[in-house]
Amino acid sequence: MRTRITELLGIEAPIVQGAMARIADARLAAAVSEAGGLGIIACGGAPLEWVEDQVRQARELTSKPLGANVMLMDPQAADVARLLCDLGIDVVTTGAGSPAEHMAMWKEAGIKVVPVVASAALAARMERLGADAVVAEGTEAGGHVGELTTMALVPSVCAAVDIPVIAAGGIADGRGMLAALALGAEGVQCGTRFLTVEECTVCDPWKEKVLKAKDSDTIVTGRGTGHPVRALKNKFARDCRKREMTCTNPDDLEGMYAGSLRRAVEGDMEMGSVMAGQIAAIVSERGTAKDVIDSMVADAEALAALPLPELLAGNAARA
Ligand code: TUI
Repeated sequence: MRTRITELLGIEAPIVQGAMARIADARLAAAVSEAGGLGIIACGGAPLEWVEDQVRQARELTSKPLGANVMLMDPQAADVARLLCDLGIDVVTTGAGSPAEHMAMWKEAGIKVVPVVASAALAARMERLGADAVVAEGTEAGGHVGELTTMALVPSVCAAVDIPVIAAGGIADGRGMLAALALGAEGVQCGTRFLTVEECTVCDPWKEKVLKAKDSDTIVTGRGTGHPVRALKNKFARDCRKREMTCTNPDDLEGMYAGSLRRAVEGDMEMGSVMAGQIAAIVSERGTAKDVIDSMVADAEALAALPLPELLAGNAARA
């Protein structure tokens, strides 16, 4: 499956692993890259020494292309941005803001820059600044989200830019991948689907919650406060929503969110922010990163090879 994304990033399958702050480390990223996708080390909220250590570890596990993500709301984002140049990372993705101030430095260092965007306007701005591709991430995604759905965002971003587009948000299998390609994307980014794989170091109760999730089991907190985050429903998320209805002081709300991802990573499934996307509903297997990539490519290719009447007959037979 060759696209401008596989060419640009030097990978075999057009599948990028979503950066999951405090979760996506060297082990997961290297496994995804080894399997032919692009693994991403999530630098959000991590000390600089951790970033350096993880990039070095991943380099020992794979010689294939490797990416890292800069979370732009992170107070030390500028330091991480510089460090990644020194470490010679192949690809940088960014999230939760505009990476405009770092773009020239990354381009000079020969890094492929792929900002995550939630609107066509930001995608066009990123292209003007020299981005190599963009990830168009719909609100189905887990973690920090925008307003638009993947179904509406992807074709609108594709119309706004000439650089290749990677679709994200709500994609976890070959069907979703093919649908994204039909919308004009040339690659996909998946986070939630990689949460449950063997090489993902997230705690087992989090994996179990994803495996058991139904389509209505995620909720967005913080819409209107500037920090909309999608996570699996639990006591923390319900408390947040209650407080958001009555609270008028944004600082109080900020205090409530602080440390919530760390609590979840440490295993608190009730009072932590257990981030996951809506597509958790169809994630029902663990497997390895390679299983995910191989099956997504094989299923998307098989589906695309079917004449439409056969595809429709298959849908009817499953109903
Ligand atoms: O960044 C993400 N997802 C994330 S970051 C994260 S870490 C975190 N930890 C604790 C609390 C909150 C977050 C968890 N999940 N996705 C990429 C993404 N970026 N989605 C949407 C956007 C986005 C939204 C608005 C990017 C830019 C933007 O506007 C910026 C502008 O200047 O217009």
